[in-house]
Amino acid sequence: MIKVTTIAGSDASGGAGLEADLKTFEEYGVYGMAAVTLVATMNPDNEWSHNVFPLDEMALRSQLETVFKGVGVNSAKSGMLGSFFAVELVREYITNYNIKNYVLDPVMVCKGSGEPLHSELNDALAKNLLPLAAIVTPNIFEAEQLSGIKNIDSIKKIEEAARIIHSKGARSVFIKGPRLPGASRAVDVFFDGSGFIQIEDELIKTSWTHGAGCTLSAAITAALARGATMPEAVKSAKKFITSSLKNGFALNKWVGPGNPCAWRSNIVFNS
Ligand code: PXL
Repeated sequence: MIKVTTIAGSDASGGAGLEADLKTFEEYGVYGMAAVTLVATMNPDNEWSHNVFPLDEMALRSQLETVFKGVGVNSAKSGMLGSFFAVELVREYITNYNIKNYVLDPVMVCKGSGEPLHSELNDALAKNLLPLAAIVTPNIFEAEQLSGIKNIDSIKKIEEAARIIHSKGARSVFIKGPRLPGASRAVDVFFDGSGFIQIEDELIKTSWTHGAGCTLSAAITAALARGATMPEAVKSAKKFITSSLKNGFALNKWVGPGNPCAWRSNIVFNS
């Protein structure tokens, strides 16, 4: 069995964070583990406002020992880290266990809360984790933070940002472009230092996108673990997220996730 892990927050609503990651790992047929960095909850009595409860450093280290030393993994991803010690622990374990397939989802903002996380923490993440990443998967906002380019509003600017982020150490960069103003197709840009590949699919017009970034980076992690090359992994993840978003649904009036098991929903029962 191929083993992978996520190092991420738990989303009590089940649509994002490590819950999205584990569901995605399952769909790719790999064995998923999770080291929890924090627990995010949403308040139904206050417009779904977010609360974050970080786990302490020993609790995270102890989980990383279980996962990396006790079991071993082929690939790992990180999601919402939420503290300087979590950034440092990810650096330590990815380095010490020589994890080549490390996927960095640089979660800097939680959709729905709208609050950018701490900017010094984002700097620590960039400095410590970009040089270890086989691939980093920013959205436009995160690409602006990581590259220093303001107001990314075109594919050309996405490509400039990708070059800068690549120069900071990530071996590949995948910038998610569907929120570009006026987009009519969902175009993402992949850059591995040699050339740009635009990966595009149908633009799914939906509000139910909760956990999309988590799902996409988890899909890349699982595909790499199964032996895909990086371009194969991102193309597979793009198909996976498109099918998931096409089949998204509301959890309540505030939020809705994609559906990571949608791609196999043609199961039929015969009596
Ligand atoms: O989608 C970003 C995200 C990542 N991780 C956790 C979250 C969220 C957004 O809600 O709760 C744990």
